[in-house]
Amino acid sequence: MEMAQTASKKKKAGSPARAARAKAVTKSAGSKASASKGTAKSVLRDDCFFILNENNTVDAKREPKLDKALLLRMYRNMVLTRAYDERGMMLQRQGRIGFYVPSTGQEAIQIGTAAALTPTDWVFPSYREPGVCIYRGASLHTMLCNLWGNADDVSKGRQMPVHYSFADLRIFSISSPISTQVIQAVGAAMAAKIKKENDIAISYNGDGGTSENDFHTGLTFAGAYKAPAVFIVTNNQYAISVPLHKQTACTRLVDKAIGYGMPGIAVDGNDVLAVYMATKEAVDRARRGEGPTLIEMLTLRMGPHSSSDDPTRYRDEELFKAWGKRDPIERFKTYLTSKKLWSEKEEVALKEELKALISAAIETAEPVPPPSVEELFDDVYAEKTAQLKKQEADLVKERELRGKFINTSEAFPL
Ligand SMILES: Cc1ncc(C[n+]2csc(CCOP(=O)(O)OP(=O)(O)O)c2C)c(N)n1
Ligand SMILES: [Mg+2]
Repeated sequence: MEMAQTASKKKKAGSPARAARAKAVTKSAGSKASASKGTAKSVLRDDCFFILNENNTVDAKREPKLDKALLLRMYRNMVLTRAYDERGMMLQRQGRIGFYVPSTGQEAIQIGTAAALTPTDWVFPSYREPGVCIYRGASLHTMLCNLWGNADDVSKGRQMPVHYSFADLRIFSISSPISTQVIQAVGAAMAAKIKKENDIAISYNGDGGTSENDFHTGLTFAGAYKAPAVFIVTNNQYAISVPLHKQTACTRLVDKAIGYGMPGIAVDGNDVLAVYMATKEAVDRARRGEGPTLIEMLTLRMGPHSSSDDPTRYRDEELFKAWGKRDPIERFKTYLTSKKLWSEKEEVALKEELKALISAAIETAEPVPPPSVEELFDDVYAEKTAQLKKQEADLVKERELRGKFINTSEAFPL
């Protein structure tokens, strides 16, 4: 890494901090030339911490000693996340749901970070982290009910699709306004610190999200108060159609850590082993009371921004092809197969099992009716105001007159 200037000098050999320092940048590999055009050999920036080499071999000195059960759990959840995304997009294209946001290509970031947390850590995802919910054990039925906004949706249809929340898993309700989750995470981290609990908070935002005031406010506060927090910045190189070099003059988002007085590390976001190790180190650091860390996960958004977007109108095809060769699931599978932990036979069985799992969840979620009209007025105030009561009565009367309400919703704009 360049773990930014404040990094501890006492890192153990083989730790992400040391490994990345050893590979410290000699030139700004994230310059416009390489970031926007890609290079023939590798598109990974020189300052990124990695464990899997470009040819998917692993230097024995770098290889972490992880349990077989953990490795296979991570692999299964990466494949499940990909399958869930594919079905989500398909449901939208079939006109069965209104909107979807795929996270294709970002599975290593989601699963590697989620695997580094404990069940009681506080999680503040963005809309592009379904895998974090999946890894923490969210019900697929309940996630799908959010896509329909139906009566089994946790948010009772009041949120956009892909805006999940699971209080029991300590996954906060996802906010559409970019980076608002950063300050929320700092608040939760500070609360845990004040209450002397052992939990840390993790937030996820994108490259575009680093331009938001909430990102700046959150990290300034977290640095000053040593909040037990980890900030995942997923640099997928686009904010809808805006490429990174138009978003900011800062070519390495990890450099922002310096300004907030916290360590930072840039990681190959398509290498789940590196993602896990770097996140684990940051999480452990926060839990020891040593303060926050910023982790820049470098990747490329392989799908559209959302089901309403057509990336072929603006994406850099060279870059897209180059990152396509670095698919995080394929790379991890190659590693597991080389370690004799995985086989093609198991792959076929897993894909079938997960397909059936998602199909079964769709079958139970799709027929769930919409939330009742009466419920629309719940949860606003502890007791309904006279105005709300009148609105409710009017709506119920209108339903009686019309027989039912017809869904006339148009396509989502984002
Ligand atoms: C405060 C705010 N401004 C604008 C938007 C519209 N918007 C939704 S997603 C998005 C792009 C975010 O890009 P990035 O942070 O890189 O995350 P990514 O979508 O790549 O995961 C924008 C501009 C918004 N939701 N909130
Ligand atoms: Mg982005």
